[in-house]
Amino acid sequence: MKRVVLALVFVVFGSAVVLADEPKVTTVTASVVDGVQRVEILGGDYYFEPNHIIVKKDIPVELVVKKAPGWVPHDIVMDAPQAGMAFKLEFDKEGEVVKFTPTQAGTFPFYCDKRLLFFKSHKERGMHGEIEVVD
Ligand SMILES: [Cu+2]
Repeated sequence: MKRVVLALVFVVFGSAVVLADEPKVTTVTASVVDGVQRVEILGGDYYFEPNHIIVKKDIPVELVVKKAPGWVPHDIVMDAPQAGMAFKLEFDKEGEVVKFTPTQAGTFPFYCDKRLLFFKSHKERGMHGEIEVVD
């Protein structure tokens, strides 16, 4: 009986931890101003906000990435050269600008690749999102 209770506690507690790590989806559609799609996102402990960014194909994007208050360093990594989107940079509270032009429709993940020693990576803790490129 004791073992069953322990297993139940583990299941309930374990799933709560998993849920806490899965960020809620916040979506933004880039607005086109003077032929450029501008989007601003905030990166903090341990999230990107918004984390679902919709952009149009073949129109230049200016992505501003700003850091939320906190001492933990973060970066943003996008590795989709086939779609014209490949970058990796750290950002601060003033913000860094990333310029690229998406060349392929689809959904492409980005994430923070920081990790402290043997702890879970920031990505595993919820610091990830995606850029959805539409025609
Ligand atoms: Cu991070």
